[in-house]
Amino acid sequence: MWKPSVCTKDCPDTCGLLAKVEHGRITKVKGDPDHPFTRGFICKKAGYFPQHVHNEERILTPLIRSGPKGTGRFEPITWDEALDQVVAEIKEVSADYGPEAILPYLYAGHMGLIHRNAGQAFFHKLGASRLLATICGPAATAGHEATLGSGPSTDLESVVDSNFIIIWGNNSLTTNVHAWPFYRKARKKGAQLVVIDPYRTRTAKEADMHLMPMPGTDAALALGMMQVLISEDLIDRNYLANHTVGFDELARRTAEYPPEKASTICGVPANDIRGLAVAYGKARAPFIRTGWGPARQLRGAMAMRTIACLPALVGAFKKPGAGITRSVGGGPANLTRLTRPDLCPKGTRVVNMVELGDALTRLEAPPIKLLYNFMSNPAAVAPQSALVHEGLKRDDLFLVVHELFMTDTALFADIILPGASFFEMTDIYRAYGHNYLRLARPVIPPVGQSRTNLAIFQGLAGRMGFEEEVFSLGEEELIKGFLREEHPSLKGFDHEAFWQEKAVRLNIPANPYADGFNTPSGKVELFSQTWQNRGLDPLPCGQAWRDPEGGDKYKLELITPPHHLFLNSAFNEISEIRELAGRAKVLINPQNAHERDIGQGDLVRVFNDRGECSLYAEVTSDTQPGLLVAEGLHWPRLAPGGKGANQLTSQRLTDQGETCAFHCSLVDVEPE
Ligand SMILES: Nc1nc2c(c(=O)[nH]1)N[C@H]1C(S)=C(S)[C@@H](COP(=O)(O)OP(=O)(O)OC[C@H]3O[C@@H](n4cnc5c(=O)[nH]c(N)nc54)[C@H](O)[C@@H]3O)O[C@H]1N2
Ligand SMILES: Nc1nc2c(c(=O)[nH]1)N[C@H]1C(S)=C(S)[C@@H](COP(=O)(O)OP(=O)(O)OC[C@H]3O[C@@H](n4cnc5c(=O)[nH]c(N)nc54)[C@H](O)[C@@H]3O)O[C@H]1N2
Ligand SMILES: [Mo]
Repeated sequence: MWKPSVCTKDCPDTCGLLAKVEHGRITKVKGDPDHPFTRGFICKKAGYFPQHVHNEERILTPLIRSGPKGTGRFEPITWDEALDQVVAEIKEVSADYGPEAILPYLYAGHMGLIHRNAGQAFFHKLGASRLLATICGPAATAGHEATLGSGPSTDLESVVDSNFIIIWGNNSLTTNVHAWPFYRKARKKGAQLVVIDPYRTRTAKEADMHLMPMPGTDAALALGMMQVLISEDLIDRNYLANHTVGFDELARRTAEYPPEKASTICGVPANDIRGLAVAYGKARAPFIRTGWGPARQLRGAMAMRTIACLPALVGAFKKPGAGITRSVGGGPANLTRLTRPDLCPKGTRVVNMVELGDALTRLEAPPIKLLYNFMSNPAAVAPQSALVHEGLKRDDLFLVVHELFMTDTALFADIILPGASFFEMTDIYRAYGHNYLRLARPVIPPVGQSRTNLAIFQGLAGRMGFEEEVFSLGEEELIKGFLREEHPSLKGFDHEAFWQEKAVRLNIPANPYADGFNTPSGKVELFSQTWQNRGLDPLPCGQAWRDPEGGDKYKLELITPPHHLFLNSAFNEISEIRELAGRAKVLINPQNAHERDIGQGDLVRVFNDRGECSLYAEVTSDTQPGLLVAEGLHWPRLAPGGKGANQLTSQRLTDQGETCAFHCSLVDVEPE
């Protein structure tokens, strides 16, 4: 029997799935042809979901540590024993150090609104330190918002009417593959596709034109384009006069970045910058899809803000098929009945998840004594792994991990609670790549003794004696509550179809910029008073910022973008996928390889002051001189030396959004 479901991985596409269930097991997963955006096909990874759910290495009972930390020796215990012990530890740590010595650590292993947010009320009520969950998108969001205001951006689906598409720092064929048919449709009608990415990604290989800036230099590139648009009079003066603020100031700033100057910063030949600008300026319907790559830089918000100025210059927001897409989606967002922020004591300490390494090794008053980890694998995904691992290894840290698999993080645990997979729970899914909302009910019962996040937190809350309503609400009850909300995106919402598990369109306009901008001025802010008030440069600035650690010692830039077959660190649990993915590699340009006597396939050591890891060299001109690329994330424990690429990344935060600059590390490399 085929049952409907939703892929709940952290990917813009949030696919409609169909799962074949035979004798209580999922035997096959395919795309749901009725999903209006994902339209019946799935990525390579999702085809392996049966092996994810029924995996021989899936954790099926609660476990307690029975050997030294990190050695992976555990013994099964009962749920009652496990939950009693967790509660005893919580009480002891709270009594001895105060509840702020407890830190929840979670991110996006599961994207459903209920189970992703199921722990918030519990930790608020405890008075635990709060986690600032900024590891991924906030720099990109902050940059777009400074120029265009908050809210959704141009619907990706409208790209079908574009005749000139720029995919800027997004590896769509790997990370947003369901957008591809929409790009293809536009191209069939003659649209040109340009990719801007420091290395030749799968997506870049399919483009009509590929520009390869060095990481962290997009603002210079965009300013160079704007200088050409303005000097060649390819701008929409009428649009600028009516819908933007600060054009004159911007024009003066762009004068500092003629293509020759921009080229010295970003490395893209001046003629290519000029050519791109002219094509963009002359296009009938120019469309930009920004990824998160340009924002994973120390001045990542500035990069995004600068790119976001381009559409206004050419009046794109009034042209059908034109615009700019970052995240779309949104919708009924009031989760407070579930998350209960009111239960959190005022002034409770906030810890940025990017700085976990510091938090576990340096934070005082009080130190973190209990880390409660779920839906995240920080030993693999958080930056500066050496510090993270040092912290996780502390004998005086009690580590609880809810997981489905023995991740690098789970290896350090004191107690492991077996988590249910998304096929085993009811939840509601928004997306950040399309505007459809969908429900999914369990396809099979929980495997082994695994439990959902909500069930686990309700079990803990009951033992703590917490009596608020939230600690006993069921999933469907909560979902009904969300949908009762008066929210513009729910206007005309087809409730009946929703409860039949169909993807239902939210009332979000395809062009959210048609009637103005959610900025303080209501216009596109080429000059941002808000940024000036924060002490930032109010205008786009093209200065490049590099990793400052290690001075001039390290000559090569390193980026660590998504792997085609993993999702962050997820899918490493599937042996077939591990085999397909092969060894953990680093792409290195022939010139840099030659200088260092590195041959094809050699095991090499990539290093900087923060750490080192061993990778296999792929010598290729798919990357440019000066740039190493390590697509990830392989589970460190399966890599040579047990170390992953996040050994090399830093905890430094972006200019706005307090996000991790994952693609901003200086390193060097040598043969092992
Ligand atoms: N297969 C797969 N899919 C995924 C994921 C995965 O790990 N694997 N991760 C998911 C998640 S959590 C997210 S947030 C999204 C991310 O999706 P993307 O936006 O595609 O990923 P990013 O890491 O942000 O990097 C995008 C591209 O930016 C490039 N890049 C790096 N630095 C710069 C720069 O300074 N300027 C420019 N112009 N480009 C730069 C990288 O080379 C990369 O090709 O994908 C989601 N989908
Ligand atoms: N070097 C480098 N590092 C990066 C990035 C990069 O580009 N380069 N990308 C970053 C980005 S964009 C992001 S979003 C973060 C992502 O960081 P994470 O959200 O930590 O990503 P995952 O590696 O997918 O880990 C999620 C874990 O949750 C578990 N899980 C899945 N479902 C459930 C559930 O229902 N309950 C529980 N309890 N657990 C569940 C999975 O088994 C998995 O181990 O990583 C970041 N790290
Ligand atoms: Mo992400």
